[in-house]
Amino acid sequence: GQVIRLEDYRPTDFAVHHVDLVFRLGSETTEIEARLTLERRAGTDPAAPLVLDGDDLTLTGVWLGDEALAPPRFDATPDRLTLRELPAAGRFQVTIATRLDPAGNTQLMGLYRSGGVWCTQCEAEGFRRITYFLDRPDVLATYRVRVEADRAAAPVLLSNGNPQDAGDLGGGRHFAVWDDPHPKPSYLFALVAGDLDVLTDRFVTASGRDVALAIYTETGLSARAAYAMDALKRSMRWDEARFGREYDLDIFNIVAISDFNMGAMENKGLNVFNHKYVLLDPDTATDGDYAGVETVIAHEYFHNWTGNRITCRDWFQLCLKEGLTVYRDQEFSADERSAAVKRIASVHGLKAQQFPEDQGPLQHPVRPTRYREINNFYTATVYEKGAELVRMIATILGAERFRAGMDLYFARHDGDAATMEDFLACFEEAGGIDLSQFALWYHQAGTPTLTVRERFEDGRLTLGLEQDLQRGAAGTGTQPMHIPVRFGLVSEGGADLVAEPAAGGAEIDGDVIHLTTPSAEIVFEGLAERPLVSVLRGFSAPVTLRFEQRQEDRLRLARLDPDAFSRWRALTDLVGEHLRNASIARAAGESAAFDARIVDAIIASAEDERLEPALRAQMIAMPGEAEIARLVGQNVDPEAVHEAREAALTTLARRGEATFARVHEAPAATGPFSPDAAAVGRRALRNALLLPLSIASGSPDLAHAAFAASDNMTDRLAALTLLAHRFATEARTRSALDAFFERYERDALVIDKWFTLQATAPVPEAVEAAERLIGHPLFQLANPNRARAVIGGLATGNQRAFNRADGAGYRWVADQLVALDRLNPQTAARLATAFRSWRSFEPRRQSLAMEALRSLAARPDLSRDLADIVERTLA
Ligand code: HT7
Ligand code: ZN
Repeated sequence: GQVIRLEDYRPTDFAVHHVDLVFRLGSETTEIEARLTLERRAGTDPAAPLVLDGDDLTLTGVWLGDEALAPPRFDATPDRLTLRELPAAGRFQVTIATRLDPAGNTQLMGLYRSGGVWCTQCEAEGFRRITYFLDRPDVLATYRVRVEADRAAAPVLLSNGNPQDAGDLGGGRHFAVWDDPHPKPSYLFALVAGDLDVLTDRFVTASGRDVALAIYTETGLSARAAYAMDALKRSMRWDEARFGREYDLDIFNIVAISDFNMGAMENKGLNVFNHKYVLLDPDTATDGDYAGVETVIAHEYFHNWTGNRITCRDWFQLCLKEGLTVYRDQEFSADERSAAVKRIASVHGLKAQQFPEDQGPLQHPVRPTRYREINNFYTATVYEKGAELVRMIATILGAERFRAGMDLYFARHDGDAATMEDFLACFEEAGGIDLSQFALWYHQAGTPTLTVRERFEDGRLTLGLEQDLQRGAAGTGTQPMHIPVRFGLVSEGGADLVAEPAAGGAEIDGDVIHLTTPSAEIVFEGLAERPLVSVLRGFSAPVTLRFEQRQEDRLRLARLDPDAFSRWRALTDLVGEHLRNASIARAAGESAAFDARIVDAIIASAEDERLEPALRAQMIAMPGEAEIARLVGQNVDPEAVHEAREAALTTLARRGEATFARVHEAPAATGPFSPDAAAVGRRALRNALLLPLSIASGSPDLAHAAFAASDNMTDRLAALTLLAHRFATEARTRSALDAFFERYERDALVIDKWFTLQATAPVPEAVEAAERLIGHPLFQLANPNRARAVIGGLATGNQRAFNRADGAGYRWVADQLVALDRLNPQTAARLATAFRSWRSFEPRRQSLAMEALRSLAARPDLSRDLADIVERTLA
């Protein structure tokens, strides 16, 4: 496949000023007319042809003004339309007619049907599957859209912007016209038509603009959009308060769709969502689902400024909108809930998703310089590491100067298709700082290692810091970067000490050390006692920390670091280290004892009343098997990892049983279900305790009781998952699974959970179970949520079964990918990233994974999406 390179960027020869679209939606085919108002850009070749992008299109006519054109004035293939002899100057209009089959579009890119609903997905390159266009983000135009359809099939007709006109066409047909006054790139175009219910509300902006809000759902489900609506209004208020950003249209629409490739899409004024991120009620959604809805609603809304008003010049700049918008949604969630709990969850996610990507064959810089398929660059590196880079800028500048930089960015680039360099320049200017070294974070792939050493003598503490970046698969540079290291010096009593650094060494600004050289030393003087050193507070930089700190200090920090995030980190690092060593020992036929002091620290945190329950739940959660494998790093034996984790859980469960029972039995909150942070935390803690308590008793009784007593999905699913994962062979577990299925048979989002919890059972036989699940009448490969539930459940949620010793997991997943690739390449490619850590396993598994990957790579009919992932994974 062809490689697209950043250095080849050049603006288009033509500008598109305005787009007039007519969609005639029919039950079989859809006819589209696109009238483009074009103009040659000054200084370009006056004879250059206009070359428009297409993807699998059927052309039915082309006009220049009113004149119908015939070849050789144009040349058309399904993937390209070339027009010649166009006016050398001034505006002119080209009209293009195409015919589509939305019902046959299983890729879910462009115009497709989901259930009975017509909907579009255009990012990144879906608009070219609707009509021929300069389908790239730096071509900004205003849009006017007319939609015609049967009123019975599609009483609701939506597009971007403000509604302008609507009416009857006779013969059971009607139309609506939408006008979007904000110039936008084609990837933000959207259309939805169907028989939908709606939940409405309104929002008055800070300057008094009255905005009509609407969330459209499948019929009968609009009541389940209430929390999403609440999250939307909170997001709108927050963006005004925190960033001074107001909404800019009279109407904001959201539509929930059941067949969707990703989470949601920020189309101007018409966000389209995977219904998973809209529809909730306590009976069908978990607390995790509520948090997900809040985050995604906020994220898409925040894109209105960071992505839509200021968009990307080219797709290499994806982090400009995605990293920044993730940073903004994380800050929103931190403000709405507990900041420490949110930060821990984000860092946990970063380490679980981004670190393996950055340390494996799919490694790429946050701002890549080449790609074959842009769909494959919507990654944890661009999104989550991209967000960390923005957070580091905020740390380096401080809150006030960071806000000034953001204000400048909004003021200077509103209406632009910008670059990452434009963004950084705003912070350089507003912050009065040179960020050229910092910019390396955007260009150099990989996770740097930060090594810390400490020495205490005569009231002097010396901290030695060293950074190291190894070249990985991306082959990018390894120069020293600007690493902001937030730190604290903690007294024996658990108070933050104030210590003055001696002159020289690295620059220190308040509680942040700025490491800009390969290594540096900082000396603190006049300390009455040896402090406990708490480094990388709040995970102030996305690095791997190596700090050979005394075990007693780490245990003490786990109990008394005044910084909650650092307490969690101290404890999880101790537990992680044990699990890593124990896994390596087991693989060699040995065993490693779980230091009782670490076990006691976990138990103590379960009942530490100074900590909010949500944080206690995070403290006692054992790292998952994939996380332990990452810590082991090479020659991983997943069975040894599983056994080491089980052994640690058993030790913890036995030693902590009495404490855990006491905490579990403490009266639960009374009153009706609430999704607020405090209630969520209480449920999280109780549910986290179910596991060790069930292990200690060796009995499923507690989980059955919890399942029977549950009055919400969070508790119900926690209990059922425990039963299915640990007591799978019991008849009572089967009955519980069947009862759950019967209760929710008609509820797709709950049935997804039912599929997932079976595909993720940590037993080798989960491969055969997954094979049975795809034969279930409710399994649908064409529905991405369902495909992800089973195939993704096994491939990314079940380390033990996916990496089964006989290779059956690899082969089964590869077979499913082939089938899925024919329907939906984007989703197949995403699931294929499950293979990214294959080289970290022991040699036998490596060769079995390689065989499965090679058999995939050898298929002649692979999509560009899947071939790109498979080939890079093998490289
Ligand atoms: N900007 C969106 C990314 C996206 C997408 C969404 C749905 C289907 C296909 C897609 N390709 C890219 C989502 C976001 O980051 O907000
Ligand atoms: Zn986004």
